[in-house]
Amino acid sequence: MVEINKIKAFNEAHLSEHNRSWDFLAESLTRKGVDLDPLIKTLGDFQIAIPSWALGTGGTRFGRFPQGGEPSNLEDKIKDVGTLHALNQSSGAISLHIPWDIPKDYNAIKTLASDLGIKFDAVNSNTFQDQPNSKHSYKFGSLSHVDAGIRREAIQHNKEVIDHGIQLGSKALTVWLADGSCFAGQHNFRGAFQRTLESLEEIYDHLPQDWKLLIEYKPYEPNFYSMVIPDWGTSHLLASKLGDQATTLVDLGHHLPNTNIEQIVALLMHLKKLGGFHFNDSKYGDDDLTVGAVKPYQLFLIFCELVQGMRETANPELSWMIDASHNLKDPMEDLLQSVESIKIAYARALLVDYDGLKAAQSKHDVAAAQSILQEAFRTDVRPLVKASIYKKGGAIDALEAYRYFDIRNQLIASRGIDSQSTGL
Ligand code: PSV
Ligand code: MN
Repeated sequence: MVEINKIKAFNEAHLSEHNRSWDFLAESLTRKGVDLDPLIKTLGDFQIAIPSWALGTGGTRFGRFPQGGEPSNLEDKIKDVGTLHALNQSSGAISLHIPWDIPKDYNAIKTLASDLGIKFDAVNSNTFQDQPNSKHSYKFGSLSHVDAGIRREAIQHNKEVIDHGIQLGSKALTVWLADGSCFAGQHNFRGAFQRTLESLEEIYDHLPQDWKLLIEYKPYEPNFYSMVIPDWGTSHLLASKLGDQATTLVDLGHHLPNTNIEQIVALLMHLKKLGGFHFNDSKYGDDDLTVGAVKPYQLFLIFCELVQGMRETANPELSWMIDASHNLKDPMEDLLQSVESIKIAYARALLVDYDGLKAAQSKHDVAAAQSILQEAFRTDVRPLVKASIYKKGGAIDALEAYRYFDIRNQLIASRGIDSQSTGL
């Protein structure tokens, strides 16, 4: 879709404007004593996986309005991630959802991905939908189900997902459970928790030693009275009982409004139990909005905890992924914007004077503590993020390049206006 030469030509046309803003920022950062080269490298190396299910148009139960040219098979999904990665040099991994993305030929898929510089991030199981050939139904739960036969099917599915991931070189399984209840009295809470734990124990035993099990939590939806894993405490409880390879995954949309997510991040890292992230933004719940679209300051505060946690704790390496659904925008455009927002938040968090912050905290200088954070947040780091992407061969402005190359129309021309993607 995008040849390197075309990106070079695009960049040449944008370089002088970029250089002007970069020189201004570089000069002011250098004056503050910031070492620019390691910063550019850290930002350039930072890769955020793209979920296979975010490449098609998302919908709600009220409707779906597809863009056309959606990837209808795994090969096309990988090619779309390859296009994003060619443009932003920051999306070098794809996260597969099984059974939507079962590879027919592992070697061919691996070759395609590696030719595009794409790795396989965590694999995701799906026990929230019934599949065409399944004997049982997950209507009333999966890993927590009262029926041992249905639990067995869900456990077996998760083991198969691990097996697919092993073939592709993934290193983690993400489990998100839709299990829960819609009405008071429907569930025995203790029983549901215990059965979930025991099911997860069997899945955990199937993990290769260098794998992680990432456990998501979500307060509501699709169940509206109780979820079996509603919050980080329950996820952490399960992960602690399972063992070192099990960790909690924070999906930004899986919190009730105003939850202090940055505090959750800090504590989980302190306990060496934060496994990964699903980025999105929200105003009300699991809204699946573009990262940074509504609460960029919250995202920055989360990154401040991540930066400190990565420097000061022994928390394991994290899996980074976008998890969003795009009802209105072209999914590829939305993903490019999300990745850019993540990098902007990360860049700002890397600029915080943490020694100064600690000194202010120990003196109870509340105003200084706030100013230190806001000094970094109010810095326009876009030229820094662009410089890190440009250095890796990406486009200075990925979204503009995507439009300039008319990629959506190229996709429609090659795949058709009716081509539909699997997913939500
Ligand atoms: C659930 O809302 C969720 O965030 C989980 O991450 C799933 O894996 C993903 O959506 C798509 O199924
Ligand atoms: Mn998620």
